[in-house]
Amino acid sequence: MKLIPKKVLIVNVYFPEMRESIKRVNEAPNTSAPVLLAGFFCKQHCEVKLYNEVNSGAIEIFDPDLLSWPDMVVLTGLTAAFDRLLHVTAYVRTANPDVIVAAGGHGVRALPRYSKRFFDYTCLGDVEEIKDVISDAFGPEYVSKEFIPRYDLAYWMKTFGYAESTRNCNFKCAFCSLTGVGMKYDVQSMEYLKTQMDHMGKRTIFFFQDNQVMGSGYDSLHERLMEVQKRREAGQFKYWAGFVTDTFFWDDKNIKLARDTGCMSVFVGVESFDDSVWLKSVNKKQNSRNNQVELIRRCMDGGVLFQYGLVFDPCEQTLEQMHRELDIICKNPEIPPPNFIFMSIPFPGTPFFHDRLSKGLILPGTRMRDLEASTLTVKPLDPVEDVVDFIKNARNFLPLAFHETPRTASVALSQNDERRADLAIRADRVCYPRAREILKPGFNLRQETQSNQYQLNRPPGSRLHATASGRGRVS
Ligand code: B12
Ligand code: SF4
Repeated sequence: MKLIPKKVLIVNVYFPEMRESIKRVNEAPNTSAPVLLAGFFCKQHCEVKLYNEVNSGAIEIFDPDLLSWPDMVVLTGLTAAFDRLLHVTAYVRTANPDVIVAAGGHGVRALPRYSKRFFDYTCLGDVEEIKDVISDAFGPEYVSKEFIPRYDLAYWMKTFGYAESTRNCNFKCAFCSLTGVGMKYDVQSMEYLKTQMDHMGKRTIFFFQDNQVMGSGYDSLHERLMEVQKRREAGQFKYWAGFVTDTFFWDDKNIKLARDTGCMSVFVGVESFDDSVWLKSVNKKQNSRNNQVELIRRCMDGGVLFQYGLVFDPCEQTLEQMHRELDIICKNPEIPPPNFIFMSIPFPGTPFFHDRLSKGLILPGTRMRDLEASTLTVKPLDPVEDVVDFIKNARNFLPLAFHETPRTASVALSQNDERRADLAIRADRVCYPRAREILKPGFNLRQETQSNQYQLNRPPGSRLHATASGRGRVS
């Protein structure tokens, strides 16, 4: 019997914190769930399209015709995008009352019972659950016999190739939505990882889309990094990057392994340099076991860029404390500027949420869409206006002492690693004056007009050699 072809639209919904329908065309990291979900639909019987609102903006504004196209819509999105799940569902149902809507991901996991009112399929499991949905809605013939992640449809992935190699997290920080959901930390099979790598093709940077890449220990990390290394040697990837926790730096062996396999940078949730009491209160004790500055030094000296975020909790920390934290960063030449400064979020279901709720500290009128870390959602110790002012300014926080990137650049240059030096300088667009001071004679910086970033220029006549490890070498 000939099967009727089905049209499937998979949307990563998104609610930008500035509450405007903008396109964040260069956002990184970025979602990979749509690519994996698409991989379970039989290519022969299903035409699949992906739409990512992070890059492409609100679908009803930028591609309204798409709303009436599908037979099935699969939605995924962050907790703060919960409203968008509802909006898009309403739009597609208005355009086509027969459309089937399946939704999953962080938003749905945050409100599992409430979600059931709105979607035909409320999925609380991982991406594989979509197989049951396809089977139930269309029939088992529409499920792909083989899992083929659809990187070919992921128009937002260019330089980066995102893949998940573990799921959830083995820590239980009180403010983290993963703690609220409570699913087990799980290292995925090598087969699953390899399938994703096989289908993503050539990428400059392979990105471990894990909450922390460490896995169940050194052996697990080693196995996965050796796969990356093998593919680097074959020319598929140049570098890799990913998320780690402080525990990663406890053993220099991990840093060395990372460096030797082409790690470009790791992203760490530092949260605070100063407040070990708060870290303990939110069950993030792993971040106060060692001196975090010492860990940064190890990472940078090991040749890996250190990127991190801070979290402030305005109902436990005063503005004075927050400023002190920023002062620590500005005054210490070994601490790089943070990539993000966030306010703690009362994600439903977390110990943090229940604590703040029982103390009456969640601000009235807080909506799901406010749970994006740039909106004040808890009652602060200081006046609300002052804290809001701080949040606004913190978004543009430019540390007064830009020591870190020149330092990395300097270390990199002393190791003849021009690429890493270049990267270090590009990582911080405001470090130019200091970078210039430490550069070797003959090197200079050129400003890229578009991005306002600086790029390292080689001395005239020098040549860039590729080494076996993929690093650059100037002579
Ligand atoms: C890429 C990313 C982003 C991107 C894009 C996210 C997006 N989806 O639009 C950007 C940079 C925009 C972003 C922003 C933020 N993020 Co973010 N982000 C990530 C990151 C690094 C990767 C997400 C990912 O693709 N993972 C891999 C995919 C495969 O997994 P997944 O999406 O989690 O989906 C799994 C399940 O949920 C399920 N699933 C998902 N969808 C569906 C659908 C169906 C139908 C089914 C069956 C299953 C299913 O299957 C997957 C497992 O196989 C994660 C950390 C992580 N490692 O996951 C943090 C993470 C999701 N972000 C987080 C946070 C806190 C934020 C911010 C609030 C600020 C911050 N502190 O970073 C902002 C919010 C901004 C806003 N306005 O909403 C938290 C959780 C947030 C939440 N609960 O909403 C995470 C988990 C990081 C952490 N450990 O704290 N983020
Ligand atoms: S270490 Fe990170 S991902 Fe893990 S529970 Fe803590 S905040 Fe969440």
